[in-house]
Amino acid sequence: MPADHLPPASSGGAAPREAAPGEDERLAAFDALIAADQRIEPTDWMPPAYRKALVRQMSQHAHSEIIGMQPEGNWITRAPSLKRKAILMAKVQDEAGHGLYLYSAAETLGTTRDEMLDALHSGKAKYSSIFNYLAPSWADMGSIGWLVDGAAIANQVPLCRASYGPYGRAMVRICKEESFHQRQGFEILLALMNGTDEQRAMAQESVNRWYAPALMMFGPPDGESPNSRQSMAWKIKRFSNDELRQRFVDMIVPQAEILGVTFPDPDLRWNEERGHHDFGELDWDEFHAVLRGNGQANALRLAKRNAAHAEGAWVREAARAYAERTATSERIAS
Ligand code: FAQ
Repeated sequence: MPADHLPPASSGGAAPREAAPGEDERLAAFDALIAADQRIEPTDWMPPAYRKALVRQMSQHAHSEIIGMQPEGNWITRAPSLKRKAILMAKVQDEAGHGLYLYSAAETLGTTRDEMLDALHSGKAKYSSIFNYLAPSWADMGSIGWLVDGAAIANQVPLCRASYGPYGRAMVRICKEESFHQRQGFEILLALMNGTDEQRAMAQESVNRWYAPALMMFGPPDGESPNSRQSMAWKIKRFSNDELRQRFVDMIVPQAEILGVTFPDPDLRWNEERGHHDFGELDWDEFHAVLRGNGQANALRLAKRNAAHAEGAWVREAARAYAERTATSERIAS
């Protein structure tokens, strides 16, 4: 029977039923929640494009945390003292935890951890450009903490207010930990800058290498950022890439003065009129080359990640077997 010949829902004497909300009504309810700065939760209806945008950003973010363990993890055995080793181990473990919160939060959107990891391991998924740079000196542990975690905080504090509940809530704890990470990086550099000429030179050389890549972590300039507008309209992102980059530069310049290091940018100066620091154009060709897989360490990072996953297969199998056995004994007991 054609749809327009169907009897009305209230026919047959039954009490009239409320019609299930149509697409327009659900979209209006979603828009109203966003407009009122309310959170969207996993069981709420959401536009498929919103879900897709979140899976994209959250899974990339999770991958960044996990791949980001490598440059510092590589220094744990070579840390210059027991204290430094203990701090570095704790930091790298924190990053693993951040990855796990974010994968769990992304799973609430209906994507599986295996799907996300497959995309990472096959090289299809993106992760932050910054982790495709090598960290050849101990001072790099300072620069990563100060500049990389510092940029991560500048980017992530506004994400604590992201419209998607599980993402925003995961970010609160992550930001608290990142703040400790940034201080420990700053303190490593401070110790080096208070050391010998050789140590000061090591710190400065490291800062020279990490400054521009850290600024690129905020993503392409606003005019070339295809996702920003919609993401800001949905209140996933609260500020644009350039706004956050500017905020970060304004934050690190006085910190660099305390450390006694300089940044490798001849155009970096205070602009009284704007009330911000001006800074030079970044090398966006380098950024895109890194995203295409041609950075210093893309191949190395992916190979290590794949090897670690393969070596961990027995742990996953054991955990699965244990879960099955526990479930069976619970069934027998009940
Ligand atoms: N690297 O349209 P937009 C950390 C891609 S965590 C690689 O502007 P959007 C902690 C972007 O995905 C660091 N790709 O994109 C730590 C898009 O490609 P798609 C990670 C980048 O999403 C410290 C395309 O370019 N943090 O460091 C990058 O609006 C130490 C066009 O860009 C997060 O992920 C990049 N830098 O804005 C861990 C924070 N930038 O997906 C260990 C959450 C852009 O269309 C040790 N993410 N792309 O194919 C965000 O806030 C945003 O996703 C942005 C990019 C700001 C990264």
